[in-house]
Amino acid sequence: MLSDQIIFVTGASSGIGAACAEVFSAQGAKILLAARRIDRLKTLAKRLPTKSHCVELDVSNRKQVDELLDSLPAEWREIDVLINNAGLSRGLDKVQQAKHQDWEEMIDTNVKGLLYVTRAVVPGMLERGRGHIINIGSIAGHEVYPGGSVYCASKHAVRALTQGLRMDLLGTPLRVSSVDPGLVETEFSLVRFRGDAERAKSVYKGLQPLTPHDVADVVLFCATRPPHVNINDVLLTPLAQASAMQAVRD
Ligand code: NDP
Ligand code: 8X3
Repeated sequence: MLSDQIIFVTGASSGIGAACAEVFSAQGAKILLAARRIDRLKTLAKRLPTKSHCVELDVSNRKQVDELLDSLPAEWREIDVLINNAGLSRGLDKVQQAKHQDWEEMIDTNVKGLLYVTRAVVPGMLERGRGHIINIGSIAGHEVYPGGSVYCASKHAVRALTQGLRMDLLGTPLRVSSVDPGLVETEFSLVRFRGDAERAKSVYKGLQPLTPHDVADVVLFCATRPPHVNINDVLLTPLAQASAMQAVRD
């Protein structure tokens, strides 16, 4: 079934996006990989067992996103599953102290970038009468934690956009899902703390976090239900995490 499909993964150069590429490719799907770090995508593509195509894309650049489909080779334009994964956090600062640039980066990527890509891809899905949009949200879209107000706001927005898109597409064959993880060990915290590896490591210290593949397996589950089944939202955490603010550590 997946062997006939094209899966478009944004933010495929690392973490959850790279794991989604691997998991879907292992099931026979063709993978369209996008991120800003094209070298990383090419390295990943070499180890995928199925056909893949790499595109250098900044999802927050509307012009780049709008031109994306036309710039693709014809055989890569008919996307079946869009995994809106590209995203990031910057800092853990109080609103009164935070940098405007950090807010702009999070909102431009996590909210506007996701919207631009969705707007570019969905019309073709509607024309073809098939498609699935899977947004990577977060536990931060369900809860707020200190210092996380803008990142959490961006993920609350993703949750609203998932629900709204499902309403907009009601009555069509297109499906819309959201996969919302808690703590996953990726480069996420390294990016949040701008390369401070020690601080990043401490986020996952003393507990067993989710792996990117744990999340990718859930994304795959959503994408492989029968066509009449829509998984709306899956919230998954490590066993050691009960809420955004509560985890047990050794
Ligand atoms: P990583 O930092 O490992 O991966 C983030 C990916 O997003 C990279 O491939 C990066 O690629 C890409 N990306 C960032 N900005 C852009 C952009 N402007 N244009 C295109 N691609 C971009 O983190 P994760 O894998 O953890 O994050 C993936 C998603 O999962 C994010 O949406 C994040 O919010 C979400 N999430 C993460 C959790 C966690 O605990 N790790 C928990 C819940 C949700 P590049 O830099 O090459 O462009
Ligand atoms: C990432 C998970 O809890 O660090 O979305 O915000 S959290």
